[in-house]
Amino acid sequence: MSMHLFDHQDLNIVAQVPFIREVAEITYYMWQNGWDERNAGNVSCLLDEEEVARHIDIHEIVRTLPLSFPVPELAGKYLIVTGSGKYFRHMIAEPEANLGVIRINEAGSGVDILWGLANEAEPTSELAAHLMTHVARRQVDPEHRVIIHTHATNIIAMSIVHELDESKLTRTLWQMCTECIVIFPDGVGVLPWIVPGTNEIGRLTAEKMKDTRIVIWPHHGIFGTGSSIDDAFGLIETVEKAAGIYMQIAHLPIKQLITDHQLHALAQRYGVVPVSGILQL
Ligand code: 2HA
Ligand code: ZN
Repeated sequence: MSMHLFDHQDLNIVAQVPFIREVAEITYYMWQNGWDERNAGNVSCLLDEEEVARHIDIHEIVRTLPLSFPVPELAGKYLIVTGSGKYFRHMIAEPEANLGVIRINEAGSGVDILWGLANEAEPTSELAAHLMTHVARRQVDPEHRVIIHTHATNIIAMSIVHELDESKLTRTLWQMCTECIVIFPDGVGVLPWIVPGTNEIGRLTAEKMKDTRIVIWPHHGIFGTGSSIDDAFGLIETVEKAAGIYMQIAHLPIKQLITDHQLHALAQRYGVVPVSGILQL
């Protein structure tokens, strides 16, 4: 275990540090779901300084890494992140090798590694998408904290057989099960296919995230965001559930769907405002 951890934590860090346990557990669970084969997926959560300082020596910088995209908006912020190339399957057994606690430096031009990412590991290859999305979401939602990227199976399948038009895809998902419009009235954002791990996919993902908490990368997976792991993961599993139903019924004759008037009634009952331009009432 890390010498930068306070001594009493050394025995079982997953059991004793809530923010490490949360990320280790949700990533392992996503692997069990079959969504995160090999090194697929990545997670980052913004953390409070006091919360980090209770468990980790924040004055001890293990290493620093430059960022190829400055994020001055996040200067001084703490995050827990999954490591680049790391397997979700190993998160619980070897948290220190697979996860890291980092702080964005004062200029927003680099990261200080405070714990984890052992053996010269680096933060997720999608760090650009994560950090730029944290900036975008915090501008519209002060409660925002968590980003989860995963290769959810049915969402990838649906991105092959459904049009990639955002409004059409959102409407189809809403039509699959009653909870959808209530859980994601802001709809889903959809990017064109782009090479992953680039600043470009990061910039375009963050741009979409100004208006929605969910962005689909066709033939690749999904980004979900929220105020907590439960919130971000709950969004993803709801979209994935709807995509799974779509994949079961898309080739069958459709007898009925939830109508736009029914979707409107749902939104009214639950006090949500569906993104405009989708329901035809
Ligand atoms: O971390 O999922 O998008 C591996 C990936 C890249
Ligand atoms: Zn991916």
